[in-house]
Amino acid sequence: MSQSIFPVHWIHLTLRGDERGDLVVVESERDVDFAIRRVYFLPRTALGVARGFHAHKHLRQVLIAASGSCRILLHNGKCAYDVILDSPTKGLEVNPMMWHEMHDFTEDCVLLVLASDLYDESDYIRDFNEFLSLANPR
Ligand code: T46
Repeated sequence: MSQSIFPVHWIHLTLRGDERGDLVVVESERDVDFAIRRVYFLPRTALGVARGFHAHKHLRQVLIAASGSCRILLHNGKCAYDVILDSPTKGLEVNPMMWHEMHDFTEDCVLLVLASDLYDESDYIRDFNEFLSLANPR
């Protein structure tokens, strides 16, 4: 599969606010097309550390660099694609069966994640070979 048709789904958020500063809104089932049931954020990832390295079976998520930046490596079972999160107005949809890794966190990165469901460890596929088998059934 060529990188140009890798299915990357962006959500474009509007920068609101005024002379006092910026304000970005994300509304459940409006800006994101699922009901947000959980919000979590990664505020202080140590330099050089990479996180993620899993896919979800059912969970839908939107990732936003609320400050700073990081690189997200996506793998759909066929090929990999890198995207940069570097703006609080850019939301990256990470849908089920999309392997994702987070790399190159800047010191000031706060990665905000909006999720369609509560935390459930049984929804994770943390083994890449298992992910490849499930994504490419014979
Ligand atoms: C994801 C990426 C973007 C909880 O207890 N509740 C939670 O809601 C979450 C997200 C995690 N945890 C626990 C599970 C682990 O013991 O926190 C610990 C660290 O989680 P994990 O190693 O999965 O963290 P990351 O940064 O590798 O991945 C996280 C999310 O877990 C994951 O769903 O898509 O961020």
